Amino acid sequence: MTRIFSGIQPTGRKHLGNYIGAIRQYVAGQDRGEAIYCIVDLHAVTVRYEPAELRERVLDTAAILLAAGLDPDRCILFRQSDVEEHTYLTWLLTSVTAVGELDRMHQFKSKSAAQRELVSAGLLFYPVLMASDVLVYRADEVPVGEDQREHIELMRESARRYNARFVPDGGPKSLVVPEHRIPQVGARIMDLQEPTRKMSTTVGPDEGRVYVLDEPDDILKKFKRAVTDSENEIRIGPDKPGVTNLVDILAAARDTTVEEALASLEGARGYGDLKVAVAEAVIDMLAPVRERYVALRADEAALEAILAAGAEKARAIAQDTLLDVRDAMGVGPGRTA
Ligand code: AQP
Repeated sequence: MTRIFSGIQPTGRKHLGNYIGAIRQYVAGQDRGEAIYCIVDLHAVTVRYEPAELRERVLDTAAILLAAGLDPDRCILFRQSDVEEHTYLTWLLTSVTAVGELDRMHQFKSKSAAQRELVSAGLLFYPVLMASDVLVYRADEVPVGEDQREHIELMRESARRYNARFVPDGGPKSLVVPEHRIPQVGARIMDLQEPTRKMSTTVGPDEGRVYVLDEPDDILKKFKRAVTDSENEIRIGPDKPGVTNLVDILAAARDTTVEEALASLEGARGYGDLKVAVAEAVIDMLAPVRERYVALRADEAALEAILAAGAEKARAIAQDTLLDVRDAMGVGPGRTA
């Protein structure tokens, strides 16, 4: 059976890009294979953060994922820091990772430039931890948005190098080289105010991003103010980033192709109609998630119990991989069972 793994940051306020690019794929993954999802609180400490808030944001994120349709009986959902094998494998994989590769990462460059006080070593090592998150489960597929391409390439390279160096003849101690799975529509949702840049948690003002938990009125307002161009002609292409983004979102929200979304707009009278159509489709998609979220978030004990049960299942898989890797690398007493 295909094993699927993905991690998501505990920022709590997930946006439409996260929802379409990742969360919706997580839900679909439960029907396609063995799905393992983790809330990556250890990644969150690589930039400045508030300790008192981090635990809360993990629970917010867990509640959003469950509200979106993750079912603890059909997937493994857990908090990264509860499974220590991730960090142990990170250290072992640093031995097959070049500093130059980490230093060149697009995300490292942009996030380190945004740090005013301290550029942490954790920010540089972030992709090694991400590689370990996936490789420790020997996952076959990683559903994430287009922006994660570089990180996925690095984890594939880490697995290949580990295999070549420590398990040259192949065999059960090898690591799986995972595949990147990006959605067919909506792999890169753009900012509504600056449609040449991806919708992002940390860059730009709130007007440019729609949150999963936004009220319908706010969603409508944000789409009405979305930046388009002066033509009023509904057509997609690189010269029309704003309109292209809106049509993409419409297709993703209605779960159709871009061509079908365009065809449905044939009678539309310009951008005003387009904006309202997109807003309505997004409101319809997100309303049930927002409604379920409220009840789920209120029961913290239940959320913690789900995460703890998920961590136990995840640990059983991760421990087995780590014992193999330690053994192959000559670390520790050698595997006996
Ligand atoms: N604009 C996007 N379009 C499609 N997919 C996207 N993702 C992020 N932005 C877009 C995908 O969402 C998943 C979860 O990301 P995350 O929560 O782990 O990362 P994040 O860093 O909090 O989210 P952002 O918005 O990407 O934050 P910034 O821009 O501040 O770094 C990932 O699978 C990602 O591909």
